[in-house]
Amino acid sequence: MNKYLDINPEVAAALAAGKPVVALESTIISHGMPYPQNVETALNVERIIRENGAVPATIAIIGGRLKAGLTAEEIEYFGKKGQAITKASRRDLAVLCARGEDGATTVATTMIIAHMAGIRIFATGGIGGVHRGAETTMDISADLEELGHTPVMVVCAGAKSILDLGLTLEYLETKGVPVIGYGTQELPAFYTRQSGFSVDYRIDTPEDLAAAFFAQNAMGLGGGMLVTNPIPEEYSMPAETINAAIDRAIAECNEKGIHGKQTTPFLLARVAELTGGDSLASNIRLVYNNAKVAALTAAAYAKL
Ligand code: PSU
Ligand code: MN
Repeated sequence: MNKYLDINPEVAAALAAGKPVVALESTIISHGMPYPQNVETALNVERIIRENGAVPATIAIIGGRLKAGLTAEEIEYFGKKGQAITKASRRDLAVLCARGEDGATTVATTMIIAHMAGIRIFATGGIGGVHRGAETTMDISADLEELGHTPVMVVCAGAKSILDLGLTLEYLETKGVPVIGYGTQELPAFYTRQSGFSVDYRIDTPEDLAAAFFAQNAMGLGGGMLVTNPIPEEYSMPAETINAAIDRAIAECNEKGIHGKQTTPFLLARVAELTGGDSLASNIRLVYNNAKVAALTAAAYAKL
């Protein structure tokens, strides 16, 4: 086994017994939400996964160790340290591990570590993608490359329109990543159920999600699968409110000259501030919704 990887005993036992396990990321804790809601949400997500028949494995880098499965104390530590923890995407893993440092895993690194541990299904809020203006900045999240080659299913609520959703779909098509709408033919846009863009396939049940991903793995295609699960109607936000906040946050980001790995955390935090906490409440609800679908899908996959 990988000498940098630690699989928590409960997760290791579940994997050895062929029981369902769901991976969770840690950047959403440290950089995606404020303390203490981040810790509360992370612990609730773990509970929801258990209630739906799977074992949760929150993934992070602690003291240079790749961790699949955190304790409640470790989740609290990540939540409290927040943005002071290094946001770790693929290019950060080697140096952080060699130096024995901590890192919060993005979608890309959570997929990598989940795959190392043998976990196939991962639940989160939103993925990184092609940023608006990427035709000049070339700011394209490493999450998309990872979806192109690491065989993990990512259950999310679509992507926020801080990104260029059309270009994000084009990129995923080029990389051969199936984009599935869970119960919908329209790509959800995180806070809203509609985006105006169509997904590749609509799938309506966890069993059918599991069957599609099983086929992809069984034929050795490699690569991930993106499941986009719309935010429940009662928690979705008015499109005008959220789009106005996003446009303003992007303008401020450009004025301040923020770029690189700071862009996404800046935009997420600024949108939350501008919408006075409403967006945080929606964000928390959609993560719970994704955790449930991922757990049911992992349970269905374990039967195949
Ligand atoms: N989008 C969200 N919430 C998040 C993120 C993105 O709606 O928490 C985080 C995830 O960890 C994602 C990362 O993998 O930001 C992408 O960062 P970047 O755009 O720098 O690749
Ligand atoms: Mn980027």
